[in-house]
Amino acid sequence: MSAAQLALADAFQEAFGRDSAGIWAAPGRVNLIGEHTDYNGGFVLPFALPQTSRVAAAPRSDRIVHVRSLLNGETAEFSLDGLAPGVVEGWAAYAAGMLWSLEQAGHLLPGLDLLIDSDVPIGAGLSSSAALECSVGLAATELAGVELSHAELAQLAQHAENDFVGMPCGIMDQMASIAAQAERALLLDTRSMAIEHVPFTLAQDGLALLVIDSLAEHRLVDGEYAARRAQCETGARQLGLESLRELNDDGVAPEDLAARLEDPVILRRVRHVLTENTRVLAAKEALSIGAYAELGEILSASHASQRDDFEITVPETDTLVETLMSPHQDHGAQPALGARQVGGGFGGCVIALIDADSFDGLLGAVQENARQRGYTEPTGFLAQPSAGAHRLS
Ligand code: GAF
Repeated sequence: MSAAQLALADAFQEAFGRDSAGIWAAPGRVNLIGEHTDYNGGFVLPFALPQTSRVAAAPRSDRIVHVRSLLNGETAEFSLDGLAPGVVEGWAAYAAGMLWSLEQAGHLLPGLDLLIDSDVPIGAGLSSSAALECSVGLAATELAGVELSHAELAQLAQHAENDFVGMPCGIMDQMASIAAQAERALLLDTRSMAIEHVPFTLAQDGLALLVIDSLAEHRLVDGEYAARRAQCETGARQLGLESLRELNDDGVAPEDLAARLEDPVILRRVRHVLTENTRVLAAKEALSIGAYAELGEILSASHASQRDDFEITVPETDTLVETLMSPHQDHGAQPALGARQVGGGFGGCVIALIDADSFDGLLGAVQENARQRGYTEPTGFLAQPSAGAHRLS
């Protein structure tokens, strides 16, 4: 056991007065590309981070669940009997919702003592909530002797988030957290649930993927995400389609949408989804052949589409992208090859494909720029494509 695992096992012993039966981990994710395509039956290309949610767990002989967080010291207690949306709220709803979703699907669980720790940045668009759901889901299924495929567990975690927490997310974050592999990006077709692990090792080409947290406010449970989803559904209905993905199947050109959609807002939303799906597949091809200049351009085009057509960026993330794409000789940094906001939108993180040697310089430049504009100073790290959810001990 690593020192961190030993510390979590010790903390479990202290909190519950007995040993945990094991420790499970599920990672946060970065979405390389494919934003707001997952609930439209489209394509996404995320990868998992080394930052994880970890849960030490042990079954109980009753149907009571204690879930304690090392992050805030709070404990939620509830019974699996009578568990329903609204019974548990706040951070613990993600854990409770996962257990509720498993039981709804007919998987009988024992009561559980759960101790949670996490180093996935919260509210940054890096899927701290999916990581929590998936780590709890993996622990609970293993302790109950329930065997589920990656897709089944991800879908139950999505059900928890949709119907227990009340966030109408797609399937990307949960699938990335469960099914990702180290040094690979995960191409997911969210309609068929087919996956492909795409080699993603930038270091050998002297490149890196920079993740910058704008620290701008980012809240998905407010109405904007749901509003975008509803607008996409309206667009599909007006076009007579089951999902906007069919536009890609039919090879519809973005220029031809205007003749078919009267409402300019719906037109912009639909155009983003159509062009973003095309960009995901192009990005996957570019990545596969090491065409990094092209990959960078595709990432930047995704940002422009999120800004102009989907309207989910904020001044802080737009400024970050502009700064990352500009020369900074004074900081000894090359401009990024491409940059975009990631996740649900309205703040959170920006990623940039960069020359590995430019990390310090680019981070310094965006921090200086943020200070000058009176924005919160962003933080940054280099992303390492990592393994999906697994048992640690
Ligand atoms: C959030 C959601 F949870 C995902 O399902 C996805 O829609 C994403 O926003 C936008 O691409 O992370």
